[in-house]
Amino acid sequence: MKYNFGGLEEKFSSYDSSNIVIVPIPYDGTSTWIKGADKGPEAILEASANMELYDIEYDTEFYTVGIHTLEPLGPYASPEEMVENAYQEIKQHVSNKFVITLGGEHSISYAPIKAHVEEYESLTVLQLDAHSDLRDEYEGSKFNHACVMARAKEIAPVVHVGIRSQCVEELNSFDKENMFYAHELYYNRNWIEDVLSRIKTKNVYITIDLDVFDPSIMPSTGTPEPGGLLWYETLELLEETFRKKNVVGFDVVELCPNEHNKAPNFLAAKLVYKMIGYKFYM
Ligand SMILES: [Mn+2]
Repeated sequence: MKYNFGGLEEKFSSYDSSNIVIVPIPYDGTSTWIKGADKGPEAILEASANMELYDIEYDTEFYTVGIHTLEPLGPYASPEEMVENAYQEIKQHVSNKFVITLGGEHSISYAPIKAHVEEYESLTVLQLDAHSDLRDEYEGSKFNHACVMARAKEIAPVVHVGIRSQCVEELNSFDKENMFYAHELYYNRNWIEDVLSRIKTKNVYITIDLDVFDPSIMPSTGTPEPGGLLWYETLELLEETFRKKNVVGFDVVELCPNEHNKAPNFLAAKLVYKMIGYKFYM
């Protein structure tokens, strides 16, 4: 990989000196519409290397916790192979590092989710996404990106936030109280509290499909949907989650970079960096 997260010198990015391990998984084998999520991890890392590392709100330079970036995983011939191999890799780090996985398409998230569920046993998955991804099977695979939360739900409770696109077959596949549709958030002043009240465990794993954001600020995804979340409200939800829960790991997926508009890449990089701050400097 040309870049490490934050463009950090060795002192802050060697494996041994780092509290955080970034796992890039540039996999885009099952996406159905716009291709290019395989370019996501590198675009996030490149943007992060050009980002100010001082955080104004926290008055701190978060990178001093140490952020090690692994070489990208893959390539893989099938989603099944990707999930198994990425899970094995991530499993090696979860007990002594805070692992952040960068996609790639959303199918990759099952690997870190499985590794974290095994490490922490009692854990809730908080999913930020435009799509619920609860199909049991899609295009012949149970590990298609459209099925990732169906798989996650088999091993941990899931709370879904920002959803605004679903198929009828998915309607009976989730706990209605754990589903926070985007149009409902828009009219609910207490939505953050309501989301947190549905997370019944102390430990939380967060999976962020970038299409949860409104396409006005995040146009670079494979399946953009109108009516998404904006920057500050998303950060507020995340900050509250880190404050009240033990966030054990997270992933950011589905950046499909556009060479003429780098702003979404910076959004993704800064989102990761903000979450590092919430974890280590709150
Ligand atoms: Mn998704």
